[in-house]
Amino acid sequence: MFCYQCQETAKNTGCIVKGICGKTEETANLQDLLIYILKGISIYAEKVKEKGASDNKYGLFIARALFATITNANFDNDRLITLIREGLKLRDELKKKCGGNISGKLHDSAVWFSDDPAEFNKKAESVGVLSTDNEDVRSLRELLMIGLKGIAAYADHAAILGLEDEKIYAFLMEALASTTKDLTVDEMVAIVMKAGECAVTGMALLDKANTSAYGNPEISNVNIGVGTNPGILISGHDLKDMEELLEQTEGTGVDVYTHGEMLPANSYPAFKKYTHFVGNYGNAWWKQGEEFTSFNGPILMTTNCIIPVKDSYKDRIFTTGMTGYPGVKHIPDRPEGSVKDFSEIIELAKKCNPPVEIETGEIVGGFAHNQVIELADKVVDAVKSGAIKRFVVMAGCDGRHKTRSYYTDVARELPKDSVILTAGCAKYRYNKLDLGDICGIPRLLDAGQCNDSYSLVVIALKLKEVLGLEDINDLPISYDIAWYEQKAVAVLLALLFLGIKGIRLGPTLPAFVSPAVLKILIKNFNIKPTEDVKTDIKAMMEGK
Ligand code: SF4
Ligand code: SF3
Repeated sequence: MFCYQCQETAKNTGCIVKGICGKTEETANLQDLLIYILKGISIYAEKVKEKGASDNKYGLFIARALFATITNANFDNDRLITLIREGLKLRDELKKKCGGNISGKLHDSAVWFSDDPAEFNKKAESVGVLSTDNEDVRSLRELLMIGLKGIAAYADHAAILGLEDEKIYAFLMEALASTTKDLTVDEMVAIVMKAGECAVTGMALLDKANTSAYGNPEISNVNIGVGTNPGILISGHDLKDMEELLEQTEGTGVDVYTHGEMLPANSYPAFKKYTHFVGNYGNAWWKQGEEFTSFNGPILMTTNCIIPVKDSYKDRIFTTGMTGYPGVKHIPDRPEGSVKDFSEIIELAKKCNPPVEIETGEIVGGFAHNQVIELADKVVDAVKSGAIKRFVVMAGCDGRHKTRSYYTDVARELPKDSVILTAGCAKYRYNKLDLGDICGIPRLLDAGQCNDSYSLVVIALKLKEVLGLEDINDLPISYDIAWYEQKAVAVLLALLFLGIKGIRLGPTLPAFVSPAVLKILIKNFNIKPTEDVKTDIKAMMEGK
């Protein structure tokens, strides 16, 4: 196996024996084979489209399958094999539609499963990341692939809520197909930038899907303590699952709590109305081992990040959507026109003890674009009067590495006339600190999930307009982004596409960026690695 798609990759070069995330060699190889099939589908789909026919079912399948390969999403080989089989069917369907006579190594070689692990591994190796010899070509192809995975996840979420955009699907296919072609560096860079544009479109689509279904997030105090009833803990990013779980648990005597990236659900009007929605339990994904144990009740994982399941809760954790874990019960997709059936989880919850309290108090959320723009006058006054000197965007992911205390220290030590804008699970490094406010504006504004980084872009563009600035880089905003998995890469590409320069990226630079590609990123965007806390704060406050 070879995988270097996340920030915790072994030795910051690549996982080659087993994933640090727990992914086995077989799972990694199945994911490589699945991506290979997606490339085949894309090549045929492009040809079929040339003939004037297109169908969203191919694009949606690609989005869902890519989502299944995101870090900490799906460790279940059986489900990956099912996806590969479905993919082969779709590929053959398209092949038939275009006459079936496209030549090339991707099409002519049959993809198969062998009972012989050596054969199987050889097959996966021949199509995996390292099958591209040239380090820089590989780097650009993988930067694209990894960004595509993030875009795909957001497209799937939007589709679940009924919004699809043919252009996103077309781009996923164009980009996947491009990785099989001999392109120049400039052509590859151009398509990576197009991925940034597509990431903006995808996040905007998901924002529209979320807010039209559940209302605009509003400033909310979120309880982090516990009640006395048994509870269900829901994690991940899928708000449709949140909706259906809240509906089905109402009046059952079972409470609902969020974990990790589901925290922002506490700020949506459609969810806040439920009295049995108690608040948020725990922290970011990597703390789930201990926090799921002390929660006592069932846990529903709607998307990434699920980590290797501990015995202490293996009988009460469930996956759904594109997540999967061997031996863990999977709640099937909703039948057309109907809802998912969470009754088994609810019945189990009734037999469980209430959660053990691990924290008390409240955190404040709900600062998505609509809410912040309502405060625009106040914010602009504070900027003009000099009460707010700088905004620091600290969106992204959290992770296990000790060095991530950097983000806690930055938040704590930033001067009191600065405001932090955040989104994604990176916030758990500082969202329980008492950072105070500036003229009634909290110094930490949490826009929501990682996809709600879109809100931060809308806020920045609004500020640019109100302050009458020419260039987005003239705003008093610095970017100190924490990345872990592929959605954060999609967000990063979106920021680059919008022309944002001087982004700090940490806690380490991606292993999939080769020295030559890094040079391109530095030259075009002045991307830089995080340094020590004091140096970075000083530079950011000076606008550097
Ligand atoms: Fe390694 Fe990350 Fe890939 Fe898991 S997802 S195998 S930790 S690089
Ligand atoms: Fe976190 Fe997994 Fe990325 Fe949506 S839950 S931000 S890491």
